[in-house]
Amino acid sequence: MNIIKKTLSAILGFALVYTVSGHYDLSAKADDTTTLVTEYSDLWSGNITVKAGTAVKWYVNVPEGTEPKGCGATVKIPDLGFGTDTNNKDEGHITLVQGENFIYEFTPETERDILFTCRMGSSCHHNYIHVTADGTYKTAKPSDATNISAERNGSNVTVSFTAPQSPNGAKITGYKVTATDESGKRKKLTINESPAVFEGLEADQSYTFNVITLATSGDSAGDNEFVLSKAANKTENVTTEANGSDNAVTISATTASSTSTATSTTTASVKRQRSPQTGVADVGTTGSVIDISALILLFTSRSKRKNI
Ligand SMILES: [Cu+2]
Repeated sequence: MNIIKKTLSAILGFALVYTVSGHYDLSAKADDTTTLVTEYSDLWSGNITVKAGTAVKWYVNVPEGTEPKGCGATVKIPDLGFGTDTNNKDEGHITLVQGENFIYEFTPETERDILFTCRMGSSCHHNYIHVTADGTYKTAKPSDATNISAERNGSNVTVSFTAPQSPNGAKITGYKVTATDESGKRKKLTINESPAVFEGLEADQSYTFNVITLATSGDSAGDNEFVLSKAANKTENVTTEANGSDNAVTISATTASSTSTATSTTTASVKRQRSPQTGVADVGTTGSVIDISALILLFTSRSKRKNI
C-alpha cells in the first residue's frame, strides 16, 4: 500500500501535510484531488473535515508499534454506500493494518456529515467526515443529558433523562446509556430518545447510569451520573396496603435525594419475621399496626426533609 501510495503521489503530485497534534492541512493540487490522512488514534473521535467539491482519497494511518485490533480497526462508510449501517460481517469493510490504509475515494459535492462506522455499524464505533464550504469544522460537541433518573420494575430498569439542545449546525443522533454495577461490569444501550430500558439487572446490585449524547459533531462527555440503590434497600416514602392476608403487606418504597431515586415494590411477610430490607423487625400480630404506622411517620418526615 505504501509503495502504491508513493507512486500515486509522485504521478499525481498529491501534497499532504499533517502534524502530530492531529490537525490536518489538506492541500489540493492542480488535479483537485486531496489526500486525507486520519491518524488511527483520531479515527473515532477526531475532527475529520474536507472541502465540498474536492475529490478526496481517504487514508487511515496506523503508526508503528500500534496493533490495530477489534471492531475499532475496521471501517466502512454507510453514508457513501460502502457497507450499510448494520452489524453485517459479510459486507465490505476495510480491516486496518499497520501503515497507511487506503479507505475510499469520493467527491463530496454538498456540505454534510458523512457517517462512517466500524463493521458493527453506528451503534458501535462511528464518526463523521464533515464536508464544509471552506474545509474547516468548528461546530461544538453536544451537551450531556440532564435529570437522569432510573426506576426498577422487577429486573428491568427504566432510565429517563432530559435531552440537551442540538449544537448549532449539528444533529443529535442518539444516546449511549451505560449501566455499571458495583463490580464495574457494564451494560450499554444505544437509543434514539429517553427512556432506555435495561433488562435483566440484578436486584441486589446498585447501578451507576451515565448518558453520552451522540451527535454529528461528536459525543458529549457523559459526566452526569445517577446512582440507583439496591432494590428496596433505602426507603423514605412507605405506603402499605392490605392484600388479603394477615401476614403480608405490600410495601412500595421510594428513595429520593439529590443524586438518587429508586422505586421498588416488595411483598414481605411481616409476622415474626425480620426484614433486613426494610428494618421492620419481629413485628407481631398485635404490634404490626403501630409499628408500621411509626414507620410511615418516620419515613414521611425524612422525605419532607429530603424532597426537592
Ligand atoms: Cu466497533
